[in-house]
Amino acid sequence: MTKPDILITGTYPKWDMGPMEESFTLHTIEPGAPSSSLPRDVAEKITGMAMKGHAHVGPDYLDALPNLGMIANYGVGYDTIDVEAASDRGIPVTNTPDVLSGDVADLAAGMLLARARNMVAADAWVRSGNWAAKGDFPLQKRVWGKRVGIVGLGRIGREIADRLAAFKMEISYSSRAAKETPGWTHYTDPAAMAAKVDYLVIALAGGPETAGLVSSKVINALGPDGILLNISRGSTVDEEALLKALETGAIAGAALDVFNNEPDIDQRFLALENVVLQPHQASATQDTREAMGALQRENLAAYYAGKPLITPVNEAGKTFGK
Ligand code: 8YV
Repeated sequence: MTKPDILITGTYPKWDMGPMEESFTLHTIEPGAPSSSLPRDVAEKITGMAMKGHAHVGPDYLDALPNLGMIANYGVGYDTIDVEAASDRGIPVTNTPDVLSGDVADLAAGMLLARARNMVAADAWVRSGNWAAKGDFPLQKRVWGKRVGIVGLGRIGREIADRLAAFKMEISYSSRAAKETPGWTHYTDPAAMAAKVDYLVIALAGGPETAGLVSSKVINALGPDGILLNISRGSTVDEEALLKALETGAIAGAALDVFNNEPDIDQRFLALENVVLQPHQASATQDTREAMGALQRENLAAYYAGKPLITPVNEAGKTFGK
C-alpha cells in the first residue's frame, strides 16, 4: 500500500520521526516558509499535515496545498492555524489536549513558588558566596493560604487550581460561565478578580478571542503587591502594559513562560529582576512530548483509516468518519 504524503512543519525528535516515516511519506518545509515555496508536484501530493511550532497557517497556506485533507497539530493550542479557513475548506483540525495539562500545571506551580520566594536570585546568593559574606537572603512572599485568581478555567486552568488548592490557597477564577467548583469564587470580569487576589494566573487559550484580554486595567488592578503568571500565550496579555507595570512597580513581579514574538522576546524583560523567565517549556518533558507525538499520529492514522478522529477541534473534525 502506498503511504500517504504528509507535510511536516517544525523539528521532531527521533521517537516521532521513526513511526512517522513508517506510516507516511514525509515532506518537510523550512519553519515559517509559505507552502507556495514547495515544488508544485510535491504540494499537490500532500493530503495531510503534521504541524509543530508556531508558523501561521492561513488561507494562502491552505490554497497552495490543493489536496490537503487534514491538519494534526502538535500542541493543545492551535492559535497559529486559521481554523475558520480550514473549516471553510472542509479540512478537519486536531490538537493534543489533556496529555500535557499535568506538566503545564506543574510548571505553573513551580514558577509561582520560584517568583514568590525569589528562588533564582536565592540560588545566585548561595553560588556567589553572598550567604557566607553578607548573611541571610532577604525575606520573600508567602504562597500558601494566599489568594489566587485563575484567568480561564479550562482543562489546564483546572489542573493549576487543583495544585494550588493543595497549597491551601483561596481560589478564584474568571470565565464566561461559572463551573462546578464548590468553595471557589467565580468572576466574569478579570479586572474585578485581579483587584481581589495576590496572584493572577493566566491559563487562557490563545487566538483572536482572547488577544489582550489581560489588559492594562487587569494588570494594574492586581496592585503593587501582586504577581502575574502567564502560562498561556503571549498574546493574551497586553505586553507593553505588563512591561510598564513591572518597570514602575505597579505590580510586584511576574513569572512568564510565554511571550509575544518568541523566541526573540522584548529585551526589556531581561533587565527586570522581578520576573522569572521560562523558554515556553511548560509541556516540555520527555513523557509529555512522547504522548503529544503519539496523539498527533493517532489522529493522522484515524483520518487515513476513515475513522472518527481522537481529538478534533472543528466541526469538520468532529463529524469526520461518523
Ligand atoms: C508546545 C504549546 O510548546 O501545546 C501547546 O499549545 O504551546 C506547547 O505544548 C508547542 O505546541 C510545541 O510546538
